[in-house]
Amino acid sequence: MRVVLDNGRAIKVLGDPDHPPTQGALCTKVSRYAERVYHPNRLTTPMKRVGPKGEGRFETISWDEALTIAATRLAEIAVRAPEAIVPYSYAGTMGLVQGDSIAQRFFHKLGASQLDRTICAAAGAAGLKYTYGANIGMHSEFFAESEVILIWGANPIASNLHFWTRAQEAKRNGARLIAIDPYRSLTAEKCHQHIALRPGTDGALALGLMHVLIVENLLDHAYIAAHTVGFDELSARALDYPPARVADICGIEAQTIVDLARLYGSTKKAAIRMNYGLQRVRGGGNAVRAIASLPSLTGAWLERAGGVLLSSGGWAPVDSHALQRPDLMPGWPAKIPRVINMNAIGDALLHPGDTEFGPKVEAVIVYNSNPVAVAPDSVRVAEGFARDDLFTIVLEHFQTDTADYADLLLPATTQLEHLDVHKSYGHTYVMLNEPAIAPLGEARPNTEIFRGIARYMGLDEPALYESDEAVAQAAFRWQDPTLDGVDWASLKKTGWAQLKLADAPFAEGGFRTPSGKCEFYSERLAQQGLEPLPDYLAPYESADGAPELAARYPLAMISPPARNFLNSTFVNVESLRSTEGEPHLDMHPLDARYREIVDGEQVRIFNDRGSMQARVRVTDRAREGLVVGLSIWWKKLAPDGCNANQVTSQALTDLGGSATFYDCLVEVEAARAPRESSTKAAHRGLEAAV
Ligand SMILES: Nc1nc2c(c(=O)[nH]1)N[C@H]1C(S)=C(S)[C@@H](COP(=O)(O)OP(=O)(O)OC[C@H]3O[C@@H](n4cnc5c(=O)[nH]c(N)nc54)[C@H](O)[C@@H]3O)O[C@H]1N2
Ligand SMILES: Nc1nc2c(c(=O)[nH]1)N[C@H]1C(S)=C(S)[C@@H](COP(=O)(O)OP(=O)(O)OC[C@H]3O[C@@H](n4cnc5c(=O)[nH]c(N)nc54)[C@H](O)[C@@H]3O)O[C@H]1N2
Ligand SMILES: [Mo]
Repeated sequence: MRVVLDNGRAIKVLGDPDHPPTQGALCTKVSRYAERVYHPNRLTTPMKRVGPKGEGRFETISWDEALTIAATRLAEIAVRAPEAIVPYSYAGTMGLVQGDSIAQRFFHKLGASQLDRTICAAAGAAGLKYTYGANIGMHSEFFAESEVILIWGANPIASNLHFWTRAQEAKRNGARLIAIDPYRSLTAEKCHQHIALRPGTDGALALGLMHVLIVENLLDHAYIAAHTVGFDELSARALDYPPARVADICGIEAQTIVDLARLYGSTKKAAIRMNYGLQRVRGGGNAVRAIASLPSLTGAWLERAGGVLLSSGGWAPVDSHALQRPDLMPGWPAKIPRVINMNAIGDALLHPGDTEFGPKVEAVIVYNSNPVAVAPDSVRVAEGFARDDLFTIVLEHFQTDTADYADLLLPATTQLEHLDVHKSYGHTYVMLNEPAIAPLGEARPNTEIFRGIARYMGLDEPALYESDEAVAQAAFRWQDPTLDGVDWASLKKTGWAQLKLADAPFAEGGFRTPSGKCEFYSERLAQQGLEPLPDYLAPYESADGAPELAARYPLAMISPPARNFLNSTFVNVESLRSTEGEPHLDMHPLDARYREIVDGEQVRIFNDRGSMQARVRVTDRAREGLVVGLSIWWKKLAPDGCNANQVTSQALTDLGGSATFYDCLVEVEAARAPRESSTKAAHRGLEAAV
């Protein structure tokens, strides 16, 4: 990214035309980054809360006062019960320095609870780990040469524009693009074919495809023999999933499965762009394992334009030990502080504490995240943050929904104001981010804020006081062959460096599993008492998974990202919010007609966890039985002060402990309607259930 300056002020951010993965293009949101940086509501001074929690009234204080309050309170808790202190952070910045370096070292040194950062990709990461050994896969560039591309649980026009450029290149060269998505997303409507399966049934579809590949012998036996483990066991499993059964599970035609398998199995340059949309359900980890197995059956890996890309993040030689210093934890490595899964933050904050859970949570430090808006089962999350006896520090650019509950609200710098280094999960480059402008007002980088709290607490651990530049230099293992010839000085000069990797990464095997092969059968899973072969698990909230619940709440709701927002970031940027308009709910015409709901009216979406309102769009973009509320709105910028996470659940995925945002049954009624309409809908029973 390049920043155009005028008198020390950033007036525009531009893509770098020399950077191959992006070719100088920025997505709509990031092209508005300068507007966000200088937004009149930017936080520029430390503040402390004066009104009740949640109301959002603050007064300005000095950094000295802020750090004194933070240090005094945290020190008092740390001597008694360090695990009562909980960090909460995720994707605000994914930079290796401002993400989790000094912050993690600080919490490790205190012996605070650890946070399992599972809100986004943990099921998929586990799926890849048990199949390929790491988050590794195809290069996004080579999708341009593919002949068939399955865009599976991904909406790249909204969420991965630079991949979409490659897919379009392929399309122009005659490739066939197939979207697999319950919703006709912006991307699905631009593909040659859209397979609108029921949400959470991807594992079954992948096993059905395998069934056809095996029965019709569309296999590369030499590749299977040389580079895979467990083919016989996997075959037996796949034979349980004939197309007719899979069609029934997925709610699609059996012929669609047969045709797709034949096309996939007879094309060598067949590539799959999987993305995290499909793993936000109970069986997400197994689904990723099943899909990741496909190119190893057909030998698609032999071509650089064949294979799978879910994440390429594991290719970068990041030294997370050096960055985060887990060895600073008391008891490391034998007995380390408790781990709290971030998806269950609602339950954790409301837990009274006991011998199993450990101490009641007394302090939360939130940075790079907006949990009151983004975490599932939001009613409980907000209730937790509202606890009067909870001490909450929030490091932020803006007064978000979460910030309203802070005791201390500390102004953080943006990407334009601080130093960082990055890896990517969508391409195979590492990047340097140098500050382009001075920090706004009294804003400080996350690292500096944590160094400050540590200093005021009198912690004498040199690792806590390293400079950002020293941390950035420690972020990569520079001797790694993928960084051949790249060092800190050269990275500073070029801004980015391509990792040296084979074009077709698994053409000759080289998986990072214990066997070095693609593990259809995972001994590591078996040893943990888990299912060693990929299987289909019905969503928790579905007619198969919970018939009684499905009778009361027959509609499956998903809430994937809106194009103009980045999770809950940018929602407060007026130009972007006005393009999104207001919270909407897309609903199939038959589901609407049954409920006497008309296009454009306000509806109430509800289940046992909560309810929210949205303006309905009656459209066949949503398959029957599915409703779609593009997200993630700031609650306080929505007319009713609620967002989609009012109804999502804290249940975790099969592998990795990920969130299950898209495993969520609801009912919908016209906001004007009397309550009996929900009873009527319930009588409809299982017909529309998913
Ligand atoms: N504009 C924009 N871009 C973003 C983000 C953003 O918020 N806004 N967020 C970023 C982040 S943090 C992430 S993790 C990625 C997320 O981006 P993606 O990985 O693309 O994931 P999602 O947007 O969650 O879902 C993608 C598609 O999966 C579909 N889907 C939902 N459930 C299922 C299912 O069960 N099966 C299948 N096959 N499809 C399903 C949804 O309808 C959606 O169209 O995007 C990143 N990029
Ligand atoms: N219903 C539903 N919920 C979802 C999802 C969904 O699809 N549907 N998607 C999930 C996914 S994939 C993800 S990744 C999570 C994302 O959830 P979060 O990780 O909470 O991401 P954001 O909502 O973008 O909030 C990040 C916050 O960090 C702040 N920030 C940015 N940079 C910095 C910095 O340098 N320092 C500090 N201190 N703050 C900074 C921003 O101002 C912003 O308020 O949401 C999840 N929640
Ligand atoms: Mo994410």
